[in-house]
Amino acid sequence: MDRNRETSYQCAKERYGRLGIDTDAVLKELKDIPVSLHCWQGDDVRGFDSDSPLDGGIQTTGNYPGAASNPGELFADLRKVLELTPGKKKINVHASYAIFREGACRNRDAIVPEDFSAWVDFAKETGTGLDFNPTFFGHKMVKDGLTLTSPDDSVRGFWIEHGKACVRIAQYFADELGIPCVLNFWIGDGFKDIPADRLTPRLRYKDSLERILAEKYDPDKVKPCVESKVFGIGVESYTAGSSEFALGFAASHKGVLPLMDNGHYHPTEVVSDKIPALLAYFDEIALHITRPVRWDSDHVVLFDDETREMAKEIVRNDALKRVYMALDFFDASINRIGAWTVGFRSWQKALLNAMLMPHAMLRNLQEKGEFGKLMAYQEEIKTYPFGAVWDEYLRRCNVKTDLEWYDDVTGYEKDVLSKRMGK
Ligand code: RNT
Ligand code: ZN
Repeated sequence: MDRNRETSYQCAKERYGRLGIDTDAVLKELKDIPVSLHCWQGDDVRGFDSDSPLDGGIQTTGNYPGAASNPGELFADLRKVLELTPGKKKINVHASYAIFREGACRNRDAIVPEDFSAWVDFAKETGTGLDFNPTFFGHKMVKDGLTLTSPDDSVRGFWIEHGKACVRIAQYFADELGIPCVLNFWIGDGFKDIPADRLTPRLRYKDSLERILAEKYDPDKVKPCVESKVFGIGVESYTAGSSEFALGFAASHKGVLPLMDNGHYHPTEVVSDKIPALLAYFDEIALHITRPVRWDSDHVVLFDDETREMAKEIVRNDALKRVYMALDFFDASINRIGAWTVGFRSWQKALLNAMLMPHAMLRNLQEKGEFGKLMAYQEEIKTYPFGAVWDEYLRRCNVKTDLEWYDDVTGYEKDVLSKRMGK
């Protein structure tokens, strides 16, 4: 079995070598590219700090048993996912996942770094970095679906304080770990039906973000992003943080990055095409990698065409250090550890696939106008022995291959998840 695998890899290496690709160098590079693993797949975006239902226009569907319902369970589940996935990780934490010490329950406008020290311990133990997100949803201070755009000053003020608290926590993460922390602002603010004023809420959003980012932080360590969106459930007619809003804000505020979530556009728009457009203007950008099925459904990421295309745009434009990559999906209808693992492994496959392509040669065909040959080559490369290189990558990362890893998920479900009560 292992001999076969070794032979397959050697054949693949030779074949890719003829395209000018050094597979050993690729595998070495791939395992050091950080990808952010979102903590919220483990508990259907519930968090630990509030019993309010999920709102903000996002929704999880399904009720597969075994969701994590406390920090200990979520950490255990995350550890399992880390074990089943190759590559370097950061953990993406939402503010709603504060872990208060005995007796110290703080509201979102008053959270402090200490409320996240357990996450720092977890990151240190597992050798991961941390990214952070203020949580502008699932809380009783969301009024009429609005937070940073609210006409009610006490509501807007509360959420501005939350944002500032999150800037301080992001700085704490970066200081503790010595790894920059991506701090993503996303709000679900918007209207179900036709608004009478589309501008005022956006001006309030702009002002709120400016107030939040007036909080002191080191721009080399904290990377604030604004994530746009086109619509949400119950917020179909208007979203304050639209694409143009987020891009305009990032373009006009030094150090702020635009964040594109590939579930947040009209169905025939593709983020793969938007990546190089933004790279023409921004030093750094950020992504939420997800899989929208007919709407922003946040299905588990697969190794599908658009996922591959997104990875290609990052790799062939030499932008691996300019694009902060994070996963963002939540499926509650299947085993959550399996969902997390498939999604992470899929993005790793997409990166590997992109790194195994002879981009300079293909680009040259395009430049010379040899479009027929370009099409033929692109199609032929699709059947190169990618799987053998992927298997070798997993072996080098000490991670189980293809059909083996799911046995661990099944075992974990039997031994751990099935014994969880309630949720
Ligand atoms: C919602 C956005 C946002 C959230 C997370 C939980 O549509 O994609 O990024 O999914 O913050
Ligand atoms: Zn997102």
